[in-house]
Amino acid sequence: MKITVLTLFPEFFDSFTNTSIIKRAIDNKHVDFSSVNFRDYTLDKHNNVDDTVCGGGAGMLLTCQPIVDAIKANRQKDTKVIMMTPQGAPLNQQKVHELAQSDDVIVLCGHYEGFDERIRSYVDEEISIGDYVLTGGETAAVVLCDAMIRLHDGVITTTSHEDDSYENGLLEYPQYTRPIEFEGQKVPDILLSGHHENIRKWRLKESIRKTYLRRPDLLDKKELNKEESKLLSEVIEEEKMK
Ligand code: 4H7
Repeated sequence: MKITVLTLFPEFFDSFTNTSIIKRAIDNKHVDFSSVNFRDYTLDKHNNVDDTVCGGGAGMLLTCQPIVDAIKANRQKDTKVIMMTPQGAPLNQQKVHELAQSDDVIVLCGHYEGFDERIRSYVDEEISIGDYVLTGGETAAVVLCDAMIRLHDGVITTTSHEDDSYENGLLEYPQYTRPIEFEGQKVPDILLSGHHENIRKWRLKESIRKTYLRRPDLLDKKELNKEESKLLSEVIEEEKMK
């Protein structure tokens, strides 16, 4: 996968690309990442990329010319152009899977008060990482790129992503490591029993409990099988008793 971020602050991505799993993914050529300054494409004699808002009002907007020329110079036939904005479609794990299918993406990061509306006609997807406002699109772009890159084969070497929160529509079950007891808190006995079927069932139930308590909206969306429905009923009963 090739990712080109168009930004006024290409150095913003240095720590992202030079750290841990993402660094390894780039070194191992699972992903070809570059950040490009769209100011380099301005034809303005003062290198400006912004201008005042037509109709009046405070602040400045990013102008069409530098951004559209940067998109045209960095896109191929099958490139998906993604814009990070507070008005975009909410990002979730399903959307990450969809976007990570693309072999080539451009991620556009805004600043000031945002983009001239006409830039949107050069964009395939407008994405928001959540219902809050950021000073610039770079932090949102890092979130999207991280989520896409980690899905690529070979980037994460564990068995699969299947146990990740959101992959199966449930939050992750509680996990423990040594010591067996820490300041009076014990690892649940069942996890030390070596009984794989009981452990599988316990994890599924605790996944359902965490989702029921924290994100009941996810349970409403999920089709539960017979075993999951039974475990959910048990969880509801147990939580009533507490
Ligand atoms: C596009 C348009 C993404 C990008 C406007 C970006 C939140 C998200 C930005 C703006 C983002 C998200 C510029 C509007 C700064 C607000 C103070 C960059 N914010 N901004 N203004 N939720 N900001 O994904």
